[in-house]
Amino acid sequence: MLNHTFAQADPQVYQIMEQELERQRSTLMLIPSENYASRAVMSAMGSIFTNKYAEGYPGARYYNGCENYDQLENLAIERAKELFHCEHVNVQVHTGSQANMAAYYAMLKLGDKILAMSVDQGGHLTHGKKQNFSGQFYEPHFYSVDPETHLIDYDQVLEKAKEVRPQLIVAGASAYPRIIDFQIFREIADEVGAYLMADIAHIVGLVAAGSHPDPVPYCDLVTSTTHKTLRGPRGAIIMCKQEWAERVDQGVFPGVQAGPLMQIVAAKAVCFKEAQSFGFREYQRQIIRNCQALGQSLIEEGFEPVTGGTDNHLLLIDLSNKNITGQEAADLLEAAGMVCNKNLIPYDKRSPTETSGIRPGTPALTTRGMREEQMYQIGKWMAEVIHHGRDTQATMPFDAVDRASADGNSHKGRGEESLISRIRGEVADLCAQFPIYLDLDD
Ligand code: DSN
Repeated sequence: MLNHTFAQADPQVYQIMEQELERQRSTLMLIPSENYASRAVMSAMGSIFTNKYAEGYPGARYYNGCENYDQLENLAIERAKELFHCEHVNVQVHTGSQANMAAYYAMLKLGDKILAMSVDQGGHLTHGKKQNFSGQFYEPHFYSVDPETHLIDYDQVLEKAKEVRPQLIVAGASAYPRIIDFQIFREIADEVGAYLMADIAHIVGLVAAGSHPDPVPYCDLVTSTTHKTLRGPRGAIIMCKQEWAERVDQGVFPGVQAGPLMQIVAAKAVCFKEAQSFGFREYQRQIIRNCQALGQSLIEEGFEPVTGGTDNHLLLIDLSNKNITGQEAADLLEAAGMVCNKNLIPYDKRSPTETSGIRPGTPALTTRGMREEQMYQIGKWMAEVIHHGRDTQATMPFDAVDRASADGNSHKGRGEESLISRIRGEVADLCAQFPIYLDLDD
């Protein structure tokens, strides 16, 4: 049993993985928080490091037999410190949400005030949403983007901070397409005596590569995931000033976590090394160029990106002038092989389950090697599908589109060719020109 291959041990799960491999190979991953991890990162994630408990920190574990884990975690820490030029980093934290939870736990008392951007303006659940722990255990207050420009209004942030006197200000977002000025946030935090935390889960790769201003010099704490633009394993880190190192480490363990996932720590070490390469810096610059090309293509087709465009890896497309919800648009795009997510736009009149926006991004497609030319074409396909896809869906339901694709006959529907199935075929052809994971199914 111990030496059976995955396919031998569990053919059912293996088959689902093969289906997923085919889906990833033949569709366009346009969700800006997703990416393709390298073989090295995935090998580390699936390695024997999964077999061991290592509660505690290097040199001070609660389990015996941890000498290799100490070496591994120290290596991951050193690489992260070198990459981000930070004084201290915790590499054990499991996820972005848990990173924020541990950071709050380290710095705040129950009921303390947090000032952050709300989810409906581009923030994250853990920035004080009332259904989330952050809105239950702390007192959340929110700053907004400008109603006209949809840019962060730093004057309003200052005004709000003076009114609320928060213990902690959060700078960072999940759906903000522009540069965030961490220096101004620092000045605001200093003015009201608050800690400043940046949540850079989305832009971390850009920050590591110098393609977005660095929050580390300005913030008490910086939290991030490792699987988005950083292209590592599904996980997170917390960076902080040395002053807060002990509080942060205690906040993670024993604060909100017990045993670390050491196989993920191994994969984080691998991704930090990958992120130090020249190729990674060029990759991050290309992500931005690609996103701007996608935006340009959509603007030419009459779409309105929130803030007029992008400085980073994502676009927030306002569909409120298109008579279609974000959910409907994302469903049509998926049928045509372009996998996007619906997203609220600032001051959205629709509910979070419908939304008036979609949030396409370019980290994954850039990993595939696609460039501006391909992004431009994808923008044209997206426009065609959103503008006309519903008309053709009436004559060709989703299951027929699926059958056409499954037959390998994706260019043709039954009888008259549907727009969705034609584009689905063109997308599949493009994907074949930029293959991924060639030998995964060995
Ligand atoms: N779920 C992530 C995203 O898609 O932005 C944030 O946690």
